[in-house]
Amino acid sequence: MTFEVVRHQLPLFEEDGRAAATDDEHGRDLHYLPDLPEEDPYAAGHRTCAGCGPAIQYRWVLKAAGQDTVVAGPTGCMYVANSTYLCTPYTVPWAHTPIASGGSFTSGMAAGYEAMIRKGRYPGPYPNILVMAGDGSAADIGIGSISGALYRNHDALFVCYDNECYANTGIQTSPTTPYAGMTTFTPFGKAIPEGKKLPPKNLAKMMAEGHPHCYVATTTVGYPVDLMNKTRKGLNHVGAAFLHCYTPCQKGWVYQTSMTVELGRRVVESGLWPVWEYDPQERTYHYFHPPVQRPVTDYLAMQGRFGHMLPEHVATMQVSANRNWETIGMDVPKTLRDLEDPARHQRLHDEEYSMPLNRGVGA
Ligand SMILES: Cc1ncc(C[n+]2csc(CCOP(=O)(O)OP(=O)(O)O)c2C)c(N)n1
Ligand code: SF4
Ligand SMILES: [Mg+2]
Repeated sequence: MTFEVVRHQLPLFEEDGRAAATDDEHGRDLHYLPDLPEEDPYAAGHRTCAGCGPAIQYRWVLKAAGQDTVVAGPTGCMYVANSTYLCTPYTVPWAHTPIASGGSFTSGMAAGYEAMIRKGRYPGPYPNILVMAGDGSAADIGIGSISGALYRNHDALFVCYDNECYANTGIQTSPTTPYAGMTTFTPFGKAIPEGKKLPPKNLAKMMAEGHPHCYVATTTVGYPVDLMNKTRKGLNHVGAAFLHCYTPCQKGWVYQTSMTVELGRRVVESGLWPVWEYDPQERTYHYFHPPVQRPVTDYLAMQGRFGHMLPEHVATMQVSANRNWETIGMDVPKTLRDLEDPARHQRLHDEEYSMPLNRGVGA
């Protein structure tokens, strides 16, 4: 006898609720937090750094997913800092996986639950199954296993929490570390004054283009309702879904602890992190158009990891941001186009500072 596999449908949060009640002078809502669910499957009492972006993301993803959830966590900060022997902050089942195996482990969980429910060995409903892997895992060491799981279309949500470095082992460069981002493996110096020379890997677009039957989206910790709704959409989607979330790392990026959520907005407003959703039915991208367009320096200046940048590096960054504005269908204002000229950033060089905060401290 075969039993039916019954699936949850999680309702979406109001995008226009309390969070949109009051605007600042740019039209940005002043309240970052919506009315969150009471339940906290990722409870207080873990050991991540103060202001840790991945920890904020974990909390909101799990609030959105709710209590009937099982989680896999490949090796990284969010495994090491969250779990010591016999102790984790999870109030839902959670398992550590090797860093390369987040995708295959989660495929196994998904296939296992389906089979057990069909055979009547598990009463159901089918739980929310998710893996939250760092960028080192999802974009580099474990990308093969995640791509395999997406391709086979297992019913699970694959999240990359992207702190743009291998944080846990001491802030080494990863494929998503931005151009000029200083890490312990990309120090700046006379030979390579920009620190990192390569642009970041476009992980989410790779996942969407390469697995067009999957729901794929990007988001940041600057937009909690968006993050939580995309979590729910990914879980509601029957089949594989991939969510790429920007999550600042306070220790590695060197910024003021309270600025994690603000960075999550500024990275979008400076054109460096397009927020979008890929609809597998229509096979189209839906791009978010932020109400403010800022120069990249509004973002870079908040972080010590960019403190060494010279005018030509800042100009290169502005060129990529302007390309992103075009990709998402927004006009590039003349003020931002002009900033593609290194001469416009000469002041940073002449005054011998570029970053008002933590100049030269770095990772
Ligand atoms: C195959 C393998 N190589 C290297 C390591 C060492 N290692 C443990 S955590 C980690 C960093 C992972 O980076 P990321 O996935 O970005 O997570 P984060 O630490 O940034 O949260 C590394 C390299 C490992 N555990 N397994
Ligand atoms: S090193 Fe970064 S990612 Fe790791 S716990 Fe600290 S802030 Fe979070
Ligand atoms: Mg990382």
